[in-house]
Amino acid sequence: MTLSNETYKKWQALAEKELRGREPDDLETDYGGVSIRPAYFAEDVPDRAAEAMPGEAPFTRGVRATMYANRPWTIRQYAGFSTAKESNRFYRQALEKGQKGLSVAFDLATHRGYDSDHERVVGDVGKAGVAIDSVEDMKVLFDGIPLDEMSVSMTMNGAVIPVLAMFVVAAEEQGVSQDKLAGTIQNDILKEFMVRNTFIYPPEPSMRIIADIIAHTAEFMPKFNSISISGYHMHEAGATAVQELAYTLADGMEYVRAAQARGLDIDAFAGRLSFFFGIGMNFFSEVAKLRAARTLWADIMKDLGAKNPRSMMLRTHCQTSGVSLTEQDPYNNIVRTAYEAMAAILGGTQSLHTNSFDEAIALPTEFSSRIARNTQLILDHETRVTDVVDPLGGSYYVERLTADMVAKAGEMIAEIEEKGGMTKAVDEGLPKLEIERAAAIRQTRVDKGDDVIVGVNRYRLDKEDELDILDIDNKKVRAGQVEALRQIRASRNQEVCDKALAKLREIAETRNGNLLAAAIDAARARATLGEISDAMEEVFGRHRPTTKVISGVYSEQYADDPEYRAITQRVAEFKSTQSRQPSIYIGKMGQDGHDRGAKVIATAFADMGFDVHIGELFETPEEVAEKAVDLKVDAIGASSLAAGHKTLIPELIDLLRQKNAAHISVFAGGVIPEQDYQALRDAGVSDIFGPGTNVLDAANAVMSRIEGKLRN
Ligand code: DCA
Repeated sequence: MTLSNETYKKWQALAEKELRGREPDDLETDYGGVSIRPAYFAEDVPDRAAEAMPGEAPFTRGVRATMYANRPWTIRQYAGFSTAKESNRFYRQALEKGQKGLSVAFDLATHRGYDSDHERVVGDVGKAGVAIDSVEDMKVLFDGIPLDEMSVSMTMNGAVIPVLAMFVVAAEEQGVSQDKLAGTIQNDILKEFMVRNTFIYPPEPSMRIIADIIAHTAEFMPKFNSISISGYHMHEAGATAVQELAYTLADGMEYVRAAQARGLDIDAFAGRLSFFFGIGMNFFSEVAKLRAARTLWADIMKDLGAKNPRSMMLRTHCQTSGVSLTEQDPYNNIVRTAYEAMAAILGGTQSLHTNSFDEAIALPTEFSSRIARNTQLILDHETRVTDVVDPLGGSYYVERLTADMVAKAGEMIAEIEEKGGMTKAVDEGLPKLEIERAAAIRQTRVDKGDDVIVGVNRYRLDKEDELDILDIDNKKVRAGQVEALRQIRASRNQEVCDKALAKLREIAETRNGNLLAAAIDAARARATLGEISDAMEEVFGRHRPTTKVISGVYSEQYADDPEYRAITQRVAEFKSTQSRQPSIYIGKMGQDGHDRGAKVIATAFADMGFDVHIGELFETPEEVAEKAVDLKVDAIGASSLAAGHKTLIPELIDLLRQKNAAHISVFAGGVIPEQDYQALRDAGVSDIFGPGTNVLDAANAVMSRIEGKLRN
């Protein structure tokens, strides 16, 4: 929105002189639909901003009157390592060294409701988080950590019922009753359908689970935040700031309505709704995003009937951006994370996770975790940014940007509402495609060098240093979990356990009772995570997502690019000599649902002329091999972002050999540490494309391999 105020015109005249003939408009830029001028003045500040008071609705300047001047944000590092014991050791050490709250990362098997001995999770156990199969694991996880004093956040969405139930029981057996538990459960399923993909059940029963959790916590766990409505994963999937704002708040509206539809009074639960945003490198945009989020939410909640100002308060956790981290020259990530953390603080977050610099490559080590934690401690204790409430309040630029974001995101929310709300929009898949489009555009900008990433598309090192990385032996972790499961099943009272599971199934079927309350009984009876999850799955079914791919972004953005023209010509020549397109199957194996990279590759390759088949999420190596053979593809692109690559990709190659399909070239992409490259090559992988790979380079490499195979 360009304002035509007097001061701006005056500035334009000065700028024109300075630019010697160039227009000052050339300096304007666009932040995903919000246009940014190169200069702002007092007239740009909206009236509402001048009157805003921290600690008062609409909370633009912060949810507390005193903010960090009285109490700093919570340093809450998200972590979970393979086993409960290992994670517990890590948590205790971190708390000793200045961390203030816990945030548990679960492994992918747990997220998807599978016990560690399930056949579909062979490559996933203990990867990207802690494996939790039972109350016993949960007790080990919090051993020596008093749950009546420590606030614990758990990132769980799919298997939210068994995990929260086991947490309650573990606390109970520590002598802490539910009403004393402080913390947060993520419990935000809509964004899972949109971007993160760790759902289990279809949307309708998933929404019912959320309403049950909100109802239970409102009554029995008054200090516990029932949900963490998350834009973070949209941000990471490539959403613009405005999309992240609009979709997250629109999701929040759906949860409020789901709880209201269950007969709950809005003021009885809204004070315990919380949020979660991603903070990337666009510094002021991220500050304004948090300010805009609070402003919008206060108005939304008033419209939905809230009377208590606490219900209008958007309290949030933030995490620095994972996708902004680079595999190349990785110490740069420390600098990136520090700027992002500063943006989160100047934006007024309540709680913060700072990424470790090696997270683009592997799980953080103790060293990288220390630096990440210290980034926050330095901000808190040394920079003095905590002395004054909302220090950017009144900045011409930040106030204008906040107001523009409120307006843009507000428009987007209104559109979603007009079309029937976010659940419907998610069902139809539109927000997902919009985010994928934004991600593809961003990728083309990086590939073309329009957006500079230091150490990746500019100022690249001639030789990268090797980093020490943490490697998890997931075979060992799995064997330990499988044995513990055997013991728990052998030692429990089977009759009591069966009864509790039958009751849970009945409630799922009849709606006569609360799912979480019933699961707490089942967890007490030592039912496992998989069993509790299965009991509900028998009634609700398992959600099978359909995969759609957008098209046209690459051909549009690269219209005049000679390198792009060269690769499309190469593909076209192949087509004319072979009378068919080169074909590729993009597969995602295991329980890793991060599909941004896979989608970007699928979109780009399709635009270049490849015949692209994109597999379903969560396939086994056997399923991918079978489909690749049936489809007679030339190549498979296996995308892995959750460390399953060392197990799943070699298995896939073996299976192809067994099926006499060794001619199908296998490429690996995603978060794969350089240390693993040789092992993958030895297993038969043709090439590996890590983060920061130029998509055109990847396409050329795939073509060379396919053409080479045809010649031989
Ligand atoms: N003056 C007085 N009291 C204050 C002040 C202040 N300046 N700042 C905070 N407090 C109080 C709060 O009132 C709060 O108590 P309450 O919950 O009874 O209102 C308490 O201190 C804790 O502070 P809060 O700002 O709520 O911070 P957290 O407990 O860390 O909660 C929140 C942050 C975002 C609400 C929560 O949902 C969370 O921790 N999310 C994390 C999600 C996560 O880790 N995700 C991982 C990906």
